[in-house]
Amino acid sequence: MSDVVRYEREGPVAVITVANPPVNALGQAVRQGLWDAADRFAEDDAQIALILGEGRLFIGGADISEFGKPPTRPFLPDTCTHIERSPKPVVAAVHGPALGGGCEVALGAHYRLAMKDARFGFPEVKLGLIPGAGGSQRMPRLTGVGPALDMMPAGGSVSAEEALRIGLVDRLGEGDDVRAAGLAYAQELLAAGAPVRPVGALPRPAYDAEAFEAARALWARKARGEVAPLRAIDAVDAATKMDLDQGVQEERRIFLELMETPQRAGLIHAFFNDRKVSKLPEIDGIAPRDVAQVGVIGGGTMGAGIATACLLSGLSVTLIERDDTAADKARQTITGNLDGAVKRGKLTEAQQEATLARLQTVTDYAALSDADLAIEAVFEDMGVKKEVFAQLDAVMKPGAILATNTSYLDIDAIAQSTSRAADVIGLHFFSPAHVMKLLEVVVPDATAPDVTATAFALAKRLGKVAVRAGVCDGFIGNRILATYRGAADRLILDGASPWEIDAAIKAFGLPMGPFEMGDLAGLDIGYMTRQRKAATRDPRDVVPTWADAMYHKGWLGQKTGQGYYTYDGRKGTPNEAVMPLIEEARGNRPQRGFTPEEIQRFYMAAMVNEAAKVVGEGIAQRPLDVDVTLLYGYGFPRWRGGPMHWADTVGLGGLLADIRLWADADPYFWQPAPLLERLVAEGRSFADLNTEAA
Ligand code: T1G
Repeated sequence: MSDVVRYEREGPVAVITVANPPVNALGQAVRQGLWDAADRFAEDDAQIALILGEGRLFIGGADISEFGKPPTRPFLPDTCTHIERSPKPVVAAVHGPALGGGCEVALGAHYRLAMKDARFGFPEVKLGLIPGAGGSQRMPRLTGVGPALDMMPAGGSVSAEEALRIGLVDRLGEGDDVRAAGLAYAQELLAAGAPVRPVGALPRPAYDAEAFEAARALWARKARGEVAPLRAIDAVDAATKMDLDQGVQEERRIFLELMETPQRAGLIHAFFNDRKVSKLPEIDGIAPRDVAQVGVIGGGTMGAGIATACLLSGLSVTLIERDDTAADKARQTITGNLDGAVKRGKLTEAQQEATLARLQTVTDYAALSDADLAIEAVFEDMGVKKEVFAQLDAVMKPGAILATNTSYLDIDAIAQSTSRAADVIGLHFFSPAHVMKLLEVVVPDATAPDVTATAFALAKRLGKVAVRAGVCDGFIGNRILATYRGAADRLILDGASPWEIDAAIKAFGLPMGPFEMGDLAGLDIGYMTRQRKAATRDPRDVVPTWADAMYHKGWLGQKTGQGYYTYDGRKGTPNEAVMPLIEEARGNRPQRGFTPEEIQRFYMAAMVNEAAKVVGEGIAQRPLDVDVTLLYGYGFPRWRGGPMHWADTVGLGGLLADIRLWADADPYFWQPAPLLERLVAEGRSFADLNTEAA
């Protein structure tokens, strides 16, 4: 017997336990172990088999780290069918997640019991795939096509109760001991003479034209360029037309086709990066400080959002504002944020009330004397920030952490202005702070490792994805944004219109183009940033003078109803009145047309080149940190993995050649990143850097 699948007897019951930590992934050894266990059960005088998962879950799915490599036998669909064809009854008892292949193993059994913490789901589309071991064929035979069409294109999952309701499981287990509950159920089935009951032998699910039409229409819109959701619907469709074996073959054909797509590679790259991004040598094994009481200074949009995020994670918050009116307004904003959570069903009204009970909004810094951590989110001015930190330094207890939410100011300077530089760190949230998942943890030179570790622990508690950043103007995300926005401005000056640039960038997969984004955020923000940088701007840099003219005309975008687009409600129409301002800025510069592909290449090359500088300078630890930042903070399409993964797929050599060509005409903007030049010279990729850093 294999050491990842145990076979033992409990009287007439053959107990088959998958023991492959950390998530009982169905790697080759586990598949072989299950196959052999089914064979042994057939020969054994056991009368019923019980499949369990060891540890905190049943089975987390196929082994994702095997994807992209040649598949090895026994293949998972064959293993599930092998279990299903057992001559004696098989029971699966599920606790915790049964996802993807895990759910398919449970469906290969004849009976299913779910403990109260069980979840059943098919997340495969989140990896660019579809269920590939019979799930799209067996689930609808139990539930009908409706629940399968709800779950599979979305990559969703259901609770134990919901699984029982839709017919995915037969019984809910009592207590917390899945083995005991599973054995009791097996004995009960034996006593009742329960027969083998192959799901695959059930009638084909009825074809529901309306359901398929609705699902296809929904996912044609929601998938935004991803192919797997629509293919999942095709697989469920096959279940209504084919017997099991034929349907499993059709499902496998679609699965293997998707396995070869760049989308599968991009999504799996992103999956593993979500976990690697918080694995940093500097905090490995370092215990975070305890955080229960949080102070937030400033109750504007950001401060109220940060306070909301902290409250929603169970922390107590003391919010400081300059006077009672502002403090009350902050409380109203937070209450409004929580109203949204209630409307979205994330909170009950009673929970909202209890959450607000953990908030105090005051004007006296002395209220922070017991806070474990304070986050300032006041006006972006160094003098104002230093004043706030001086007050925090004076009142907060030793060991408390002082954090700033600044989006570009020098946090080293802020830290050095206090008596406790080792306890100062940057926590750069993205607006709306209680919704956006990205959190840049900006680490000044003097910061203590356990302060950084505490920041990452806080991010996890807030349900955010933390990325470590070094101190520079814009850290990782906004610094790279400034560059690819500059590329868009250069395209304008060379002949492209704002609207064709937006269209090309949306076709690439971002939810909005740069000019739509400017209209949404407010064109005054760009104008203020340009003013702030004017004193230090390189004379060779491009200033979008048309954008300054728009600001002076009061064309600020959605908030004034006119910007690059004119707005009737949320719908924007190209604002042709912008063109004379652009033509004036173009002067007698030679003009040319651009294809969408040329726009995308130019824009992406700028993004990758700046990102390579950010990694080369150590502002980002690895290329994967840039990928995670752009995915979670800037709407970069997840199925492309991130700009660095995209660059590896298109080839760093070609990108560098383009950059060098464009540098002839614009040497200031297109200075090749030294890291990019080095990698190309050495024949290495950004992925190689990620591996070396692991
Ligand atoms: N394969 C390989 N490694 C996995 C894995 C998997 N399926 N799931 C998790 N890991 C690693 C993860 O990278 C991390 O590694 C460690 O396990 C702990 O993960 C044929 C084709 C199960 C809910 O998509 O959702 O089945 O960082 O931190 O928070 O139809 O892991 O420790 O080195 O996430 O307790 C479908 C993906 C696969 C589920 C547990 N299944 N995993 O959450 O732990 S495709 C999934 C999860 C498939 C079949 C198809 C979660 C979890 P490291 P973790 P967690």
